[in-house]
Amino acid sequence: MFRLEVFKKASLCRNFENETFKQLQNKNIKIPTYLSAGQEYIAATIANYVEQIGESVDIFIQHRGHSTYLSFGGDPSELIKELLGDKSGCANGMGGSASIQSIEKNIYGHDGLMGSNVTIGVGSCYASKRPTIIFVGDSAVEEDYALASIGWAATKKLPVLFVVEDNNLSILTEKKVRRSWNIHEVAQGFGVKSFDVIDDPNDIDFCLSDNDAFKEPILLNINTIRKYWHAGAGIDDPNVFDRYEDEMKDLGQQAVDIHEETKIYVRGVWEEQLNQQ
Ligand SMILES: Cc1ncc(C[n+]2csc(CCOP(=O)(O)OP(=O)(O)O)c2C)c(N)n1
Ligand SMILES: [Mg+2]
Repeated sequence: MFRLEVFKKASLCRNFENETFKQLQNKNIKIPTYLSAGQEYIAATIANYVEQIGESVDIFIQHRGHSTYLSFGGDPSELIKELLGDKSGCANGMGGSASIQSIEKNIYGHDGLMGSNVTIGVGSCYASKRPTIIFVGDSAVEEDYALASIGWAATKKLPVLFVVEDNNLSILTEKKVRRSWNIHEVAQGFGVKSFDVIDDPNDIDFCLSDNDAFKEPILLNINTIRKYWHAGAGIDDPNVFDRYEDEMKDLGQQAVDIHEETKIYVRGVWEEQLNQQ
């Protein structure tokens, strides 16, 4: 069942981030860490879609990328080692949370300059013509070079899927303070098929299947909620809507069981890596 399959991926992401939250509090992680809890349904649904259509894709992620890495099959142990600064981590212990990558899964890490992955991802797709997904924040997409790159993808009709993870925040500054325009309307102006949706798995999946993703550029602005602080282990508002909890409630006991099993699995992987340090 589609929603349960997406939930399995989301569960890996959520349990990973919850355990990482604890390790940050215990001071086992000593680097800036960008948790993606609350936003995991975006990557989980899109990764599930890509698996269903059987495409091999190139993926360009931003700093808040743990859920994307895990949903697209990145190795959790290598991510943990990266967070611990170990040389055998997924970015050789030098990238940290913000710049994770997976050569095996075609996931390109971020260099830390907001929006640069849009430009680099479009350039890569222009050269390769391979299906490409670019994950970008609602703030990073405001950068001039990011906007110009969306324009170039439109001009060259490149098979890029732009995914704007719209958590409404640039660190703590809300979108309404930063701009008067919407990215899906700007992209439409460029001639890119663009949609403004919520992070409901049915909505995201429908948008992708109904519009033949990877035949031409598409932009999805996906409204979501960041559960934890911009960086580090903290909670701004414990009462915000939680898509993961909502899905678990709706899906019932099967989902609760998946959640509990995944929690034990993630804890085990963490313990194994901590014991090896
Ligand atoms: C060009 C540039 N400007 C500013 C920063 C500092 N900075 C790091 S993360 C961030 C906010 C990014 O917000 P968004 O793209 O919405 O991603 P989110 O953190 O919400 O996931 C900023 C301003 C930067 N790294 N690069
Ligand atoms: Mg944001």
